[in-house]
Amino acid sequence: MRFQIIILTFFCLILSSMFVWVTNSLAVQSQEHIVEISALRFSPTSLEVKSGDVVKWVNKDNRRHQLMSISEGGWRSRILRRGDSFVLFVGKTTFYICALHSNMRGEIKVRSD
Ligand SMILES: [Cu+2]
Repeated sequence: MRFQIIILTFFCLILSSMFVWVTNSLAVQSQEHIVEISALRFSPTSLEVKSGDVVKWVNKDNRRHQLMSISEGGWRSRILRRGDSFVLFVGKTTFYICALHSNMRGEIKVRSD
């Protein structure tokens, strides 16, 4: 009986340390990047990130804008008013424009390392 309790305690210790290791490694990997929208421009126009990073666009312009990918597997944001933001997990290099002002263009470059 005493032996079984020792084995069980040991097993629980291993399980909990594995859990801590997994949550720590997940927390470190993803980084958030900000792209500001103002004066009909994206800043930065070209942004380099790692796969799995998060990009957040923030509309600081007085106009409304709508982000739209022009790369394969495209996506589109809702219409963003001043103060609104749009968040995206990035998996691959993407070119995007504003669906309301097609001369506004930007790029998210995903580097592999
Ligand atoms: Cu726009």
